Amino acid sequence: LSRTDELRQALLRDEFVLHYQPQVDVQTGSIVAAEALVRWNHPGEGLVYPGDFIALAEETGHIVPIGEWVLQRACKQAKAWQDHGLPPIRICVNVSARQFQEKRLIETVANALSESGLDPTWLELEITESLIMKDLASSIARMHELEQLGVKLAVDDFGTGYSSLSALKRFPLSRLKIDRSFIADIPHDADDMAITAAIISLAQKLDLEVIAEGVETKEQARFLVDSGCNEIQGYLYSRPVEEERFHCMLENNG
Ligand code: G
Ligand code: G
Ligand code: MN
Ligand code: NA
Repeated sequence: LSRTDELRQALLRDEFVLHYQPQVDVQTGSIVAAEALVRWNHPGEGLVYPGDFIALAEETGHIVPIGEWVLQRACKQAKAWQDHGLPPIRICVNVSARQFQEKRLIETVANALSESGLDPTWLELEITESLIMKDLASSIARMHELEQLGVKLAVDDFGTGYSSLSALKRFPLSRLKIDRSFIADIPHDADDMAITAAIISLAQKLDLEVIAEGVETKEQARFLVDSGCNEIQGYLYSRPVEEERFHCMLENNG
């Protein structure tokens, strides 16, 4: 079987799973969101990570039905946690280029919301900065369509995609996610620290929330807090974990 054939069968065979990585409010230390990250539970190879199949899924178009599954699953999970009496959190879902451009994205998101019963304000879609900048006019139109559904929008991998500041102002955005390449060498790289602090201050001035991803050390967290960053995500707090494990983390969420 070719990889493409395997990918086609994977959905039918229910081989995808979601892991969840917490996003933490730096002021309270509480989990305020979960990023849903897809994995492929391959029958012969074990757990396959997105780096090894998302690009192919993009090429072949399988990313569209996979993305629909991810959206449905993530929304249902978030609603299930809420129904369980756990403190409500945002659920963050990555949207790839092909999905973002696909006409039926709006319908897919609307269906995932109505079928799960999740209030739209709890769903945040992550779109990479480079994708948004590829075709600015159509991206802005698409973002407005999504905004109409009541969902939130975050720019993923921010700082790597050359957004013009004037363009940023025209996006109906909630949040910037500072790319982890800027965080990795803090506190040793003065340039990265300057860039990170500048992004945080830009976000504050544009009235956007800001989160740093790839936070692995206490020093990095300290620098981000001192620079005014709202939230952090990274191995320092937790790796992406299975649903059961995330559920336990939410139960202990102070
Ligand atoms: O989890 P890591 O877990 O290895 O994810 C690697 C990359 O795969 C990240 O850039 C992430 O944005 C992307 N990714 C993870 N889950 C999904 C998904 O459900 N859909 C899309 N399009 N990309 C995803
Ligand atoms: O932005 P993207 O969607 O690419 O981000 C999710 C990816 O980042 C996933 O692959 C996840 O496993 C990875 N990730 C999350 N936290 C950390 C971290 O602290 N360090 C590193 N190196 N990767 C991380
Ligand atoms: Mn992401
Ligand atoms: Na990212």
